[in-house]
Amino acid sequence: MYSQGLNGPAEKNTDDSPEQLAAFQKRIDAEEKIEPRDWMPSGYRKTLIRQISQHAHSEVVGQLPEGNWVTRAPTLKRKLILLAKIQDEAGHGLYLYSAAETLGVSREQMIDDLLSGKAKYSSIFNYPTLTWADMGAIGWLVDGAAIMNQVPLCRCSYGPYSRAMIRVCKEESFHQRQGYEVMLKMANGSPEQRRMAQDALNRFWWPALMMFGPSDKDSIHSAQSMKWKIKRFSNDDLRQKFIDATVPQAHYLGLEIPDPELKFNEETGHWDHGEINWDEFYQVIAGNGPCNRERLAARRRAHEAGAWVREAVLASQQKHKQPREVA
Ligand code: FAQ
Repeated sequence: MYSQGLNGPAEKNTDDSPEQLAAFQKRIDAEEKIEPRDWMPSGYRKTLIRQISQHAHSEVVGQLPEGNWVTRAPTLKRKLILLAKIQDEAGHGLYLYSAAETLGVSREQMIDDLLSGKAKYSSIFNYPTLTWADMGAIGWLVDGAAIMNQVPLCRCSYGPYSRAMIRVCKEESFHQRQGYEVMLKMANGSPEQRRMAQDALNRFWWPALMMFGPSDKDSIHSAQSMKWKIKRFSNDDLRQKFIDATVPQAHYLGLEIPDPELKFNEETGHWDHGEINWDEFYQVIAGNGPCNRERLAARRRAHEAGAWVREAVLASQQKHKQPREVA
């Protein structure tokens, strides 16, 4: 859908001259959108391919923790909602792969990079979903964090990515609400349901904070990405916005955030929080989280199982390219 404006492969720039770079920065500073066939620095193209493809992989791998509960949803209505949400995630992956393709990378290359373990996807999807309350915690916290990060991406300087994000954010907003509603039901349910809700919050709180990426001092890409207006806020700023928005929601549920150092700071007007376990974060993104191997194995199995569909589509395309026999 986003590839329609491309008549040929996107131009690759290896020798960006200072004049070209200055003219490009001027367009960015003037808040112009950069479109697929416009000139862009090779680093800008590379950064976008990295970020958009990682984002697409996250949406696709992100279906797995929730897929685990489709067959065990407590009611038919909950099952329908969960299925619809998971289908949305697949759709987000498709828009994002299409947006990345406008930069000249092929879908096959991106998928190969995911399946070989070379490409990253969000750390959060390497944690297990142990109870039904985890479906609530994912919607509330994971989609909540995703929205906080993605609303500014609607103003990203790259046109196809920013336009894809507008629709994605609308759907994520429904996801967040349905997750919070599950938590509300559980938190006001039986003592056992309430215990499950608290346990889900305990397990997902810190990994949700890690979704925003390393602290600003360790974020290697932030400065340049902000200069290019790909990112509009730093990792720490978005994390703080998320904490400030979510703590009152937890209070409303009557649940406790698992951070003994969490304290409202009257001077700054923000919630101060405890130290994030960055060792855990780096272990997870290096492939050593609780479910990394399981997630990649599931994606590889799905890819192999879908081989016949890809072959059939290609064979059909081939057939229709050949001139028709006159009867
Ligand atoms: N997990 O220099 P920075 C969702 C990597 S969608 C894994 O700060 P950057 C929807 C980073 O790639 C969730 N790796 O990087 C849903 C880089 O490594 P590299 C996905 C991470 O790009 C809900 C290195 O660390 N959202 O949840 C993570 O400027 C429910 C240094 O980091 C997006 O992808 C991480 N958490 O900032 C689906 C949003 N954080 O590439 C299903 C778009 C950092 O050099 C169910 N992405 N790394 O090897 C972004 O906004 C940015 O890429 C950040 C990272 C903010 C994630």
